[in-house]
Amino acid sequence: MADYQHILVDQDPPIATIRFNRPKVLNALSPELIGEMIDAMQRLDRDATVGAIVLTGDERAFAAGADIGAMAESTVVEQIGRDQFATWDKLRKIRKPIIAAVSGWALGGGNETAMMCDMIVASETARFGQPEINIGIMPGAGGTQRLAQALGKARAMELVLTGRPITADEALAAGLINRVAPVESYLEEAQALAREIASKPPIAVQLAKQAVNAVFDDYLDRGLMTERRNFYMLFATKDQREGMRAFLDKRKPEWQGR
Ligand code: CO8
Repeated sequence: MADYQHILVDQDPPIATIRFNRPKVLNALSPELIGEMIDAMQRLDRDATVGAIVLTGDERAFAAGADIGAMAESTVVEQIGRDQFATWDKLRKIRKPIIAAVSGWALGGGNETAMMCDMIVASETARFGQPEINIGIMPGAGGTQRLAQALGKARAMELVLTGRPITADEALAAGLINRVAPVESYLEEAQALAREIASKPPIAVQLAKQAVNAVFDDYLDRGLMTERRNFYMLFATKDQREGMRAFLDKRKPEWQGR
């Protein structure tokens, strides 16, 4: 496997585990980290010894979202030009099953990345949320669409508009995740599930995954376009600047509605 700076990759045939490795910033998803994760996913997808992939963080955080420091001074022109979502989107094209093993925070882009996986195994300490509203923006990597799909409109609206996260038990009851395990064993449970799936006929597994996803694909494509456009537009507002600066300065933001 390539020499990565922001992730760790462990291959234990027939499964592989990718771990986010920026613990000091709660695995904030910088463009470099996303690029490495996609590169590793694509390599593992091509590797015939791998039947299923586990994506994880550490006990404190799966990932606390996109890197706010890297976005704080960004402009709408830069966002469109960089089009980070094009890289992120490649996760949708991975043919092998991906299981997210989530402990601690799964926020913003972190929650969106977990929801882009095929299944989620959580520790009892996991918290899932879209707190973007608190920093002057909105979800951009599929959160509005996948939450509405998984939780229904009312609960999705509440998460997106209040920014308040839900617990692992709430996420389980709502159908967002597959199971909850103690913090000591959630990763092993996710890996055991990956092993079980990797013991099945590989072509049937990949085609079955594709067929389940087909239920959502057309509707997702349309919804993601609206979400992405609105996300980019918010980088033309003063509230985006204020929200992100306030987070980095560790103070309360003052919204202007401009
Ligand atoms: N980006 C950058 N740094 C972060 C992030 C983040 N998302 N989250 C935490 N950190 C850093 C903190 O700044 C802090 O750094 P330092 O030690 O240098 O001060 C360190 O991680 C530890 O964090 P805290 O001290 O805040 O830890 P707490 O336990 O007090 O709080 C929280 C944990 C509640 C998770 C808190 O850190 C928090 O609210 N984080 C931000 C969560 C958030 O708003 N996430 C959404 C980000 S926006 C997004 O994801 C949009 C996705 C769309 C894709 C965009 C592509 C361009």
